[in-house]
Amino acid sequence: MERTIFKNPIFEKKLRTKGYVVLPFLDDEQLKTLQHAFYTTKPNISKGFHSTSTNNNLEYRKKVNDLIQSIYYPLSQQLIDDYEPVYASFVVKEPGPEGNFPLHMDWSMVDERDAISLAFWTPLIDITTQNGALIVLEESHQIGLSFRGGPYLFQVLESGNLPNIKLNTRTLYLRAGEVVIYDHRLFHGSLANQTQETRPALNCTMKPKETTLIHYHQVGNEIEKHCVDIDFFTQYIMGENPKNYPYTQFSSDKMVFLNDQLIKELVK
Ligand SMILES: O=C(O)CCC(=O)C(=O)O
Repeated sequence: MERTIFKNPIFEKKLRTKGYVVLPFLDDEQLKTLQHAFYTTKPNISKGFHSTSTNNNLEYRKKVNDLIQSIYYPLSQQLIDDYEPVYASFVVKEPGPEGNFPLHMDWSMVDERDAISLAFWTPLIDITTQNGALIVLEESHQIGLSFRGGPYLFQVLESGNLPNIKLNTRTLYLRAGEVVIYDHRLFHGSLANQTQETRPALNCTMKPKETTLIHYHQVGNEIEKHCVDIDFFTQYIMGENPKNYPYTQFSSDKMVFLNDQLIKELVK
């Protein structure tokens, strides 16, 4: 029997069918705390997309992670049964054309044959048509078993074929403090920020308490499935092989690599 995720059956159905749910989430005080934390520690980067998860200042990364989790964990418990936070970061879109983030799936965090991990994405300012809205490809979480991970962002699909269907994109205009909770298998991306103002948001990863945390790492045609611990993602340096963690290997020979062209073919 499928494990229930949401306490509310309407949200459960929406997550299962569309791949995401949008909800009010932070109260004013929580929003202010996170805005203050962001603006007082913002790294000196003025172009493109950046995330605390790839910041090599591990102390900063952990501070951001701990603060976001301290707010998101109790709030998530009101909505969801027995999920725990894995890591959390600010995801930031600076003004300019460089910040366009094409459709992609987030890294696998659990073995998706057994479980589903979730992202909680919240903007810290209101989202408009101009400032880097998140776009989701509805229902794309159902396209088939895929493996995603490092060294950078690789994504492969097991069956070797994309399904012969076209899916709808939806652009999400969230207010500051709202959340979109999406299945990590859902394709999503975001538009460039065409304003003069930085667009801060945050992303908090959650997984079922009862499942093992994993990280896939690609080495040539092999994919290594590493069993990692809860500290891994706040310490991982992009591109490194997590070889200190136990792993098993399998071949990616019969899989299709999800390049931009193939992903475009999924869109209506
Ligand atoms: O914040 C954004 O604009 C995109 C974030 C994203 O796609 C992600 O965190 O995976």
